Parts: sequence; C-alpha cells; structure tokens
Amino acid sequence: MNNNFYVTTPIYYVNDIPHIGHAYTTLACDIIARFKRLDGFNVFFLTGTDEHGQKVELAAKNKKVKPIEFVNEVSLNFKDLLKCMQFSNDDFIRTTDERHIESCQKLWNKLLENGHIYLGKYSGWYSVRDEAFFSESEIVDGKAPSGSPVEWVEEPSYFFNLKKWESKLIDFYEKNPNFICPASRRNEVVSFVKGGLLDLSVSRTSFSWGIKVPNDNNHIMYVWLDALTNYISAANYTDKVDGRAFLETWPADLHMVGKDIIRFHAVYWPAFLMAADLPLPKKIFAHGWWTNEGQKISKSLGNVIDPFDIVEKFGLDQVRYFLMREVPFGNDGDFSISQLINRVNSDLSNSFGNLFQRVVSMVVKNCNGKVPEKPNSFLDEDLKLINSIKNSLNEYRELIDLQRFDQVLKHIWLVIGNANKYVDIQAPWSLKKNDFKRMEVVLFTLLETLKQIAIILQPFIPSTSEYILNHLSIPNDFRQLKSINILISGNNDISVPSILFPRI
Ligand code: ME8
Repeated sequence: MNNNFYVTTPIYYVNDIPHIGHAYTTLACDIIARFKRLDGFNVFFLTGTDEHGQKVELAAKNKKVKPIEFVNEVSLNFKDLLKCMQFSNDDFIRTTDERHIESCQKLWNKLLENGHIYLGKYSGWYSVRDEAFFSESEIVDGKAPSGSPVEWVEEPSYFFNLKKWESKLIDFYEKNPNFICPASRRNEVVSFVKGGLLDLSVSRTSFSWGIKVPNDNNHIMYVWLDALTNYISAANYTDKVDGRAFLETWPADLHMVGKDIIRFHAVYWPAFLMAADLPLPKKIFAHGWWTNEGQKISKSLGNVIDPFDIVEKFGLDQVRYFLMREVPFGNDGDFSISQLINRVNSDLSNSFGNLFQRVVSMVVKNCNGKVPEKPNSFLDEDLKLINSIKNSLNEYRELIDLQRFDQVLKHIWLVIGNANKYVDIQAPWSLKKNDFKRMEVVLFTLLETLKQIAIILQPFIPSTSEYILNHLSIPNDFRQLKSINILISGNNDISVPSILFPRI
C-alpha cells in the first residue's frame, strides 16, 4: 500500500495580511496532516505564498519598494501565522523560489512541446483584484461577478487551448465523482464546463512582475498558471531535490481551497496537467466562507478578523476547536465572538476541562497520585466507556477523509458527556468509603478514557492533548492510533492538574 499522503493549502496573496479565512483553510489541512501522521502515513503538507502578478506589483509600487523587497517582507506575515497557529507544514513554497520558477518554465515548455499553447492577441476584461479574465457576458454593471473593478485589456498573449479539454474534463468528473467536493461545488463546476470553455490567455506583456515565458521574454506567465504550478514545484517536478522522486509525492491527495477559487483548481489545473501528461490530484475540496457577525469580511469594511489577536485573547486550542466545531466543513459560517465564548465555556471548560479536573483530582487525592493497577475485571458500563473511542477509529478515519471535522468532534464530545455521566452515576466519592476496589476500577476506566480522548484530539487541539498525555505519563510511542489499545499503565504518576480551559 502507498502510505504517502500529500495535502496542500492555496498559496496566499502576500499583499493581504493573514486573516481568519487563511488561518481556517490551513487549519483544516493541519488537522488532516496531523491525523494522517498519527495514523502512520508519510505526510507531505504544503503551504506557501503567491507573490507575483499585477496586484503585488501595484502594492509594491505604492510602498515605493522593489517587488522582491516587498514580497520578502510580507511573506513573513504568513510564516508568522504558521507559528502562531502551530501549523505542522512540511514545506513552505514561495512563487519567487528558484525551484518554482524552473518548474513553471518546465511545465510551459512541456505544454508548448505538446502543442497546447499558441500565440494570439487578447482583448477583453481583466480584474486585477481577482487576477482573472472575464468575457463580456460575465460582466455585471461594469464589474466582475465578484464586484471587483475590471479594465479593458488588449495585448499580444499566449493562449492555452482550454476549449479542447472540455469533454475530457466532463468525462473525468463523471468517472471520478469525488474529485470535486462537496457535491454542490461539483455541480457548479460541471455546469460551468458544460456551458462551454474559451481558450485561456496565459501570458501578459503589460507589466513585468512574474515568471518569464521561456520562449519569449517579452511575456510573463499568467499568475494563475504560475500559482497552480506550486503544487508540483514543491513535489520536485524539476527533479532537483536528491532522493525524492516526483511521482512518489505527486499527485496530491487533496487540494484544500476556499469556494472562491474552485474554478481555477477544478477546471484550469486539471486541464494543464492533462495537457502536460501529468497525473491529476485525487481530490479538490472547496470549503465555505466566513462572515464576521453576519457581514462579508473585507479590508474596506475594516472588519477583518485577525487570527493573531483572537489567539492571544482566547487561546490557540480554543480558536482551533471553535473554527472546526462551529460550522459543518463545506458550509458558510458566521464568526461571532459570543458564539466563540459559548463554545469555549460549554464544550471546553464545562464538559471536557471539568471531566479532566475532577477525575485527576480524585486520583491525586485517593490513589496517592498514581494510576490504579489495571483491574482484573470490568463491568459492562466500564467497557462501554473504554471502548467508545477506540472502537470508533474507522469511523473517524472515514470522517477525516470526508473532511467532516465537526462530526468527529461531535462524536468525541458525546463520549466526554457520557464520561461525565458515568462519574455522576458511579459516584467514586461514595465508593471510596464502601468499596475502595470498585472506586479504583472506576478511576482507572476514566483515566483510560481520558487518555484515548487526548490521543484522538491531538490533531485538533495539540497543546492541550500533549499536556494531558504528559500529565498521564503516556510515553510518546503510545500516542499513535495504532497503540490506542494499549491500556494506561498502573502506577503512572499523576500530579495536581492545572485548569485546561479557564472560563471566559
Ligand atoms: O486566492 N472565509 O489567494 P488568497 C474562508 N493566491 N476562507 C477564506 C476567506 C473567508 N472569508 N477569505 C480567504 C488566492 N479565505 C490565490 C490562491 S492557489 C494556487 C492561489 C481563504 O490570499 C480561502 O481558502 O486570496 C480562499 O480560497 C483563500 O483564502 C484565498 O486566498
């Protein structure tokens, strides 16, 4: 079995400051990457920055610096976000990296050699903000469908023969029904392609901040051809990194994107790849859109949610949990601070934090700060609790592969709720007086359940899970999914716990 798993985020435009939307997409990929590693996969998790194009050239000009100086500085904001959110990416690609420039030129040459690029003249509408071309019929009230301003562009341009790929794309979507997810996005893409494709302008001559077209240096590549290629550049398309064969990493298992850029990923990208005789990614998932207290998030409205700020105010694991639990992944969601506070207080402080606190405190107080010895026998209700996480691993694996993060969390919180009820029903504080042995079994059951909960939560809330596993003295080798069956060792030391999630 091929044990590799390659997951990517979009590469973000550097002229924006990182906001909650960027953090969200990368977080989803981080959770998948961490989960797959925990499950024994050899993961390659890629993110990065998109640094070319007219938009960036203009932003640099406004700052009166060279584009390269500008991007060197602003791409650091996205690197800071990785640290702030504890993202576990294996690589960070910048489109100004030499490896990427070479890879784009290699792809261009291949497309040219295969006869899919020709020189023509472009005349039509272009939106710098969207970095996209629009036909006359797509223009609404003189603007792009997104509302961005457009300008009339007339210049010599190389074209990619996109039209030729129409039926091949449709055929591919039909044979691979899970290529585009969720289904609503798939339908959208299929009807767009069925509506007819036009050849795509893939070079520009009216500005210079981009990758030079190898056979004609007056042209630079269209920024989306450049940007999409990042996914193969980092996978060693040019064969420059020793010891890593391109086709061992590529194709990607998953391109995670927001719904705004599905067309580029699900239409243009597969067409470029087919035209270059390269395998296609296995899946493109387009998630939904966050609004802020009901309003579209935008710089001009001044309501951009700053991830650095909310992590500082509410805590990293709290924010990670909220983003993944609040909205079924794929749907749009509204970011509201009061909802964030509710979630933290009810799910994290009251349910989970409280369970950990009360169980560990009882062990410290009544069992000399040690895990009770493994019981000789359990009652049915003990086994029911002990088995609830470990017997659901396959269900969690499926849900992660379907990107249903909220469902995984919902299930885990059901177990947390059951564990709290079990404490109330078993009442270990009374057992202490009349059946000490049974109290030990109950506390052992609860510690084992907490251990499993912490193992499965590692991808979602890594710091808290690590704290719990350290606190229960679980060795590093026993924190994988495959070792979840190994019961917690009796006699492990346990000390007075800190509060996991202070109430807000
Ligand atoms: O499009 N809600 O970069 P970009 C949810 N460089 N997600 C959001 C969001 C919101 N309100 N706002 C942004 C680009 N995102 C190109 C990509 S890939 C080869 C090139 C997320 O900086 C979402 O993932 O505009 C969206 O697709 C991405 O940020 C757009 O980032």
